[in-house]
Amino acid sequence: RDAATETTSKFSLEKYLVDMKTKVDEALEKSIVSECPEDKRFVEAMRYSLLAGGKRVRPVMCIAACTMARKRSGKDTAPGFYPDEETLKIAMPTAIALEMVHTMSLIHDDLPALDNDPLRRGKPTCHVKFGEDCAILAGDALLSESFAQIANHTPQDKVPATRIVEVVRRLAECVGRLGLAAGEMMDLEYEDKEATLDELRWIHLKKTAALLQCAVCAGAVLGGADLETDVRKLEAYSTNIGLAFQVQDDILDITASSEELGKTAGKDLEQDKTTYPKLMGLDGAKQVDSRVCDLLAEMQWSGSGALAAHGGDGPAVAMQEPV
Ligand code: GRG
Repeated sequence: RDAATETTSKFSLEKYLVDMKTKVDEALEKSIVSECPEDKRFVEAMRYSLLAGGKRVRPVMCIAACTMARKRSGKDTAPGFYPDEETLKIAMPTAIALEMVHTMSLIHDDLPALDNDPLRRGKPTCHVKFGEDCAILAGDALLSESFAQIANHTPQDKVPATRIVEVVRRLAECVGRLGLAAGEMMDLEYEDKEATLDELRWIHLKKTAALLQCAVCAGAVLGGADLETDVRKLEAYSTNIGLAFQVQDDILDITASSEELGKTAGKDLEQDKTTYPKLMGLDGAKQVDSRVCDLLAEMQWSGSGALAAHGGDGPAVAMQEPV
């Protein structure tokens, strides 16, 4: 524990996030390029949304989980929490795919038929800038491009094909009938009626937690983690991260300024879709958020025999049901 505590105390999460985001941004920049004059506007629309400055939370979580699994088995020998070059090569195609799926979901979420938002990250949304037809197709193309990224670029001499298929399976499941699309559909259905806490939790699980869970678990799968033990534990861990993430996002929608949010801020609780702040009030939502965060901290540092970045008694994940 002493060695692990010492390493973590020197570790700056803030710097790590910036460093990893930089790597992801570089890879995203190269991931989609125009191939002929005819596709120029279309590709521009995809690149506009993909490179518009998101936090890259999902790609970084994927890289971190892959790094953790590979360090545990001694395959990644870089010091501390940082990935070596081989880990980056293994995780990056999936990291990029995750950001493409996330971007697709934001483009479609902003459309007039759904949330009808004019601004995203402080800039005009894709349909405002390029037209609704182009935005719909740009989202569709990003979705299929994401699977092509994984299939074409994951190094097959380093990751068994069965594991690549497992990553594709997880991504496919978290987008469609059991994931993002289902969560968004249910979210829309509750625009005019109030959801119960259970229904709201279901919506959050599908529309937000599923992709975050996929990011962590896909990274671990690529890194060689045991599918029946470690990946199961990570499923519970990352689902809780996803739930806390959505509650925090809804709190920020009310408390942050327009400038901080890059979109219309100060949502009216009465007119908003059902959210934790709307159902439980702002303080109630903050309590839920901090309860999940406490649980995450407990899970992170508890128990042995779980995934540990440095072996021994380092950061670990204990089996726990999502809140
Ligand atoms: C078309 C198959 C298909 C699916 C799309 C529209 C849709 C279905 C889903 C929308 C889901 C959605 C917008 C969920 C919100 C998730 C969320 C908390 C987004 C904010 O994520 P951040 O904070 O954003 O990571 P940045 O801007 O940093 O990338």
